[in-house]
Order: sequence, then structure tokens, then C-alpha cells
Amino acid sequence: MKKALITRVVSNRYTVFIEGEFEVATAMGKLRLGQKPIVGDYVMVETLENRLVIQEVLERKNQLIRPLIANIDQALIVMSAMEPEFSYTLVDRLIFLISYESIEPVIVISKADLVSDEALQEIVDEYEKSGYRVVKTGITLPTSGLESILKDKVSVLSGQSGVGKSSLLNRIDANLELNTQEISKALGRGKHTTRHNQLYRIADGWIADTPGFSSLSFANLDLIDFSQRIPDFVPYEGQCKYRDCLHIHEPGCTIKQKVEEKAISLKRYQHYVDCVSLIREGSR
Ligand SMILES: Nc1nc2c(ncn2[C@@H]2O[C@H](COP(=O)(O)OP(=O)(O)OP(=O)(O)O)[C@@H](O)[C@H]2O)c(=O)[nH]1
Ligand SMILES: [Mg+2]
Ligand SMILES: [Zn+2]
Repeated sequence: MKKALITRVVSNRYTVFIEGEFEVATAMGKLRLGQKPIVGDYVMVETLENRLVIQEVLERKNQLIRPLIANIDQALIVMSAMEPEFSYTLVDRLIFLISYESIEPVIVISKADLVSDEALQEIVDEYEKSGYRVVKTGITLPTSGLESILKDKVSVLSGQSGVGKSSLLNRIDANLELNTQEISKALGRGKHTTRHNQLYRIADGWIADTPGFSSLSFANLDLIDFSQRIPDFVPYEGQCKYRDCLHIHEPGCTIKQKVEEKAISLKRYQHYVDCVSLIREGSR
């Protein structure tokens, strides 16, 4: 048996990267009933009657649900500065969901060419001040900054439809020729051009292009874990009076104090509070 990496899944057809080549494999029925292989999985394959067959899914280091992908080093949260308009709410929700899975978020501001330097800097500051890695991209900007981030890593693109995820990959490697589409003027959002997750080998790393999502789910999250994995709160871990403090109404809460002192972004804290409500509603 040989080890392979799954780069694309279309029903029971798995594209795998094995010994430097892309091949198509199928999964054994017993495997599909148990842990169904997904993009990013390392699997053991063997050739049976001239067909490449996946026999085993190796243990996952981590897994994201939206987009569905395994074994990721970092998630690039792509949000356009314009068209669609930059949404702090959406970016923060993605940060929270990605951090919950213990995956590092990188904020990628796309279509930087569409806004003024001042407007762009305001967004950059909001996240850099809180310690996040931020990259600006756009048709007029070089891609070198992003390429150094991708090197030797498995990355996933995450963001709504039309923000320019596929366009970004095409700019890094023109040979990819990924489909991209105009955003709908009437709806002000994308049309879901990318239809499935796929890993591509570019800039000495692996990166997954993914379909833009239309909703995010906060169902089935553990509230305590959620509250403890917000990157902005992590530096103050264990400093609240109560060990299981959710930083909402509890007395002696260091997080609320830091928000008042402006050491933690009020915006992000409010988005956190909204998400706590969503998790509570979901668990009812
Ligand atoms: N002005 C400007 N437009 C861009 C830029 N990047 C992408 N676009 C445009 O944005 C639209 C959507 O780009 P896509 O790359 O298809 O977006 P996507 O995020 O892959 O969308 P889905 O596949 O639907 O999730 C296209 O019309 C692109 O030409 C950019 O840097 N600047
Ligand atoms: Mg796309
Ligand atoms: Zn607290």
C-alpha cells in the first residue's frame, strides 16, 4: 500500500496525489460507511484489478466543516474591500469558527484596488492591532506577500461567493485557469462559480479553492471551548474570576475590562457576544 493525498472528491471519484502524480481512485464500500474520505485526507491506497482503491483514511490532524477539508495548516479568510462590501461581521465569524478548530486564520483583503488607501488601512489596522496576520491583494498588487505565506503549508481559502478567491489563485499561477465570474450587480454578491473543494499545488504549497458559502452554522459548538479559543481573548486566559467565564455578565471578567480599556476590539467582542447567542439558540 502507498500513501496518497486526496486533492478532489466528486461522488466516489477521488483525485489523489501519489508519488508526484495525480491519479483517480475509488473508495471501498466499507470505508464510505465509516469515515468518508474528504479533500486533504491522507489515505493508504492499493491497486486492485488495475484500479486504484483507497483502503484506509489516516488520522486527521484537524478538520473544517465549511469548507469541508482535513489537515489544514492555515485558513485564508478572503473578504473583498468592495463588491461585495467588506463585512467585519462575516470575517469575525469566520475567525471564530476557524480558531475553534485550532486552525490559524490569515485575513486576506481582496479587491484592494477598488478602495482608497485610507479605507484599506482602516480595515488592516482593525485586525493587525489585535495581532492577526493581514494580507492585501488586488489586481494592481503583487502576489509575492501571499506566496511566502503559502510556501510549505496546506492552506484553505474561505469566504463568500464573489470575493475573488479563484481570481487570486489565477493571479499566482496563470496555468490554473480557474473559472471566475462577474458578481451579480442586482444581487450585489457572487453567483457560486466554484462548485467543489480542490487542492492545488502552487507557490511551493497546497491551497484549496472552495465554493463561497451562503451561511455559517454555529450549531453543535461547545460554549466554553468557543469562549476560550477567541484569538483576541487568548492572551488573558485564566485571568477572569471564574474559570468557565463566558465574558458576558460575569463579575470580575478580565475580558470585559480589556474591552473597556480598548485593549480588545469592541467590534470583535460584540460579534463574539452575538455568536454566543447563536450557539445558545442552536443548543436549545
Ligand atoms: N477589481 C477587482 N475585481 C476582482 C479582483 N479579484 C476578483 N475580482 C472580480 O470579482 C469577481 C468574482 O471573482 P471570483 O474569483 O470568481 O470569486 P470567488 O470568490 O472565487 O467566487 P465563488 O467561486 O463563487 O465562491 C470576478 O468578476 C473577478 O473579476 C480584484 O482584485 N480586483
Ligand atoms: Mg471561485
Ligand atoms: Zn470573562
